Amino acid sequence: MERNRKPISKPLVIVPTYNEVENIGLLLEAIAREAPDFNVLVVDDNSPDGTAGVVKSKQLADSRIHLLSRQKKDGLAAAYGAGFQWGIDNGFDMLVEMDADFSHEPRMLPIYHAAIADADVVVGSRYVPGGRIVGWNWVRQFISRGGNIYARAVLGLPYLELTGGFNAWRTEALQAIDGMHLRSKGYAFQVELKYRAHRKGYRIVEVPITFENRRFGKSKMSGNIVWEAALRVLQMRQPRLLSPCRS
Ligand SMILES: Nc1nc2c(ncn2[C@@H]2O[C@H](COP(=O)(O)OP(=O)(O)OP(=O)(O)O)[C@@H](O)[C@H]2O)c(=O)[nH]1
Ligand SMILES: [Mg+2]
Repeated sequence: MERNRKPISKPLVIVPTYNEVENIGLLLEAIAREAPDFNVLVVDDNSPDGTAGVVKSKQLADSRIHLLSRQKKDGLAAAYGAGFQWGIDNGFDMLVEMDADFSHEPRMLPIYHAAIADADVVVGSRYVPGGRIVGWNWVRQFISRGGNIYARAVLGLPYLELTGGFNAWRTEALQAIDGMHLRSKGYAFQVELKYRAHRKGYRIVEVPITFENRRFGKSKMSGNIVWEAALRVLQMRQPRLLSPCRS
C-alpha cells in the first residue's frame, strides 16, 4: 500500500526494566552517545534492586531521559502497552522497543531512524543475511529459530524474524493497530504486533542485527513463556480472538 510518510522529528526509545541495575546506567549513557536525537523512556515495574533510582539520578543531568514507574511486575507486554501510550500522549512520532540488557545495540538506533523513512515498521532481524546471535547455546538458538519458523508457517507471514523485540514503529501505525492493547501476556505479543501490522497493509522492513546474550543480570526466560507463545500464535489465526483486549 502506498502511504505518504512524514519525516520523523521526535523519536523515542522505550526500555522496559525489571532488575536491571547493572545495565541501565551504562545503557542510558550508550544511547545518549550513539543516538543523541532520541528521548528514552524507562518503564520500570518497581524493581527491588533499585533500577529506578539509577534512572532518576541520570535524569538530573539529561532531560531526554524519562521514567514511568509502575506498581508491580506485570510482564513485558503490559509494560510496553503503558510505554506506547506514554509515547503517544507525549507526541513522539517514532517508538522503538529495546531491552535493557545490551542484547540490542544502541548504535542501531540511527539506522532504524533512517530505515523508517520508507517504512512503517523496522524489525531488527537475527535471521536475514547479516543478522547474528552471539552467546546463546544451541538449545536457546534452536527454540528461537524453531519458534520463528513455526509462527511464520502458522500465520503465513513473509518475515524471517517474528519473535524479536528490537523494533521501531511509526506511532501512527502502532495506534492504528491498537498496539497499546494486547491479548498476549508473554513474548507472543511481539508476533501479535507484527501480524496485526501486516494485516493492515503496513510496510515492515527487516534490518540485520547482532543479538548478544545478556552480559549482567538474571534471565527471565522459562519453558512456560515458550509454551504460552506457541499457543497464542495458534489463537491469533482466529480473527475472533485477535480483537484487542481492554482491561
Ligand atoms: N517493566 C518490565 N520489564 C520487564 C519485565 N520482564 C522483563 N522485562 C524487561 O524486558 C527486557 C527483556 O527481558 P529479558 O529478561 O532480557 O528477556 P530475554 O532477553 O528473553 O531473556 P534473557 O536476556 O536471557 O534474560 C529486559 O529489559 C527486562 O528487564 C516485566 O515484567 N516488566
Ligand atoms: Mg534479554
